[in-house]
Amino acid sequence: MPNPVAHSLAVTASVLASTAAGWRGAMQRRARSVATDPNSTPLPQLFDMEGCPYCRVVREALSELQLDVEVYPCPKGGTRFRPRAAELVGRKTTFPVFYDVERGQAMPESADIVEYLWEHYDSGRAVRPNALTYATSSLATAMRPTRGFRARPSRGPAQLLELYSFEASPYSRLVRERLTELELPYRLWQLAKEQRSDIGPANARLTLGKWTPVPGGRREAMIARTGRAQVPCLVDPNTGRTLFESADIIGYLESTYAL
Ligand SMILES: N[C@@H](CCC(=O)N[C@@H](CS)C(=O)NCC(=O)O)C(=O)O
Repeated sequence: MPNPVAHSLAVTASVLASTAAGWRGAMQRRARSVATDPNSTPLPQLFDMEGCPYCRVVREALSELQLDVEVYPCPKGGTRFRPRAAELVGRKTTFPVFYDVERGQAMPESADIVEYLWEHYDSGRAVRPNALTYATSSLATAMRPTRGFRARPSRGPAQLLELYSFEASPYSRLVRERLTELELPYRLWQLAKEQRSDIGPANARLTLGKWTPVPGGRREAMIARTGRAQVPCLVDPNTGRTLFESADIIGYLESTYAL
C-alpha cells in the first residue's frame, strides 16, 4: 500500500493535472450514451504512456467518445510493446500510436488520431486539437512530472487486466501511471459521466434525492457486473480480484506484478 500522506499529495497533484486540462475527458460528448460491451471484439488498440501530453489528448477523446480500447503501455525504456508499435507503423515511431484493428489501420500523431476518432466513431464530426489543447495537456503532465513515463521491471500478466476509468478522474490517473510504468496491458472501459448527476465522487454525488444511473448506460452495466459505479476499478482475470480504491489497486499492482 502506498504511504497515505504520499498518496494524498499524489491525488492533489492529479486533481491539479485534471484542472489544468480543463477536465476534458470527464463528460461523454456523443449524441447519446453507448453501453459497454465486454464481449465486443476486436477492440481498437492504443500504444501510449500516461505521462505523455500527446497521449493524453487522445485518451481525452476516447473518454468523450466512450470508445473502449486495449491499452499497451510503452514507457521510455520499455521493451514489451514498443516493438509491436513500431511494426504496426512500419518504422521507429513516437507515441501515441492508435491501431484500428477492424479496419487494419495504424497511425501515430495525436492530432491525426483525434480527428480520425471523431470522424469514424461519431458520425463524421471534424474535431482537431489546437495549440491550447496541447498547452493545457502539457501543464497536466507538469503536475506529475516524474510519473507514468519510465519503465520499471515487472512480470507481464497472461491475460489483459481490465480498468474502469475516465481520463479526467484524478484517482484513475494514479493507477494508469503504475500500469504504464509496469508495462501492464489492460482493457480500458470508459466511464465518462453520462448525466449531470454522475458528477462528484461516487459517495457524494451532486444530486438531491436518490441517484440513478442512465438506463441502458455504462454505469448501469458496471453496477450489474461489479456491484458499484466507481472509478478506478481494476478487474484482474488472472487472479479473480476486483478492486475499487486507488491506493489498494496501486498496492495490489506493486505486490503482484512489480519485480
Ligand atoms: N507530434 C507527435 C508527438 C509525439 C511525441 O513526441 N511523443 C513522445 C512522448 S511524449 C515520444 O513518443 N517520444 C519518443 C519515445 O518515447 O520514444 C504527436 O502529436 O503524437
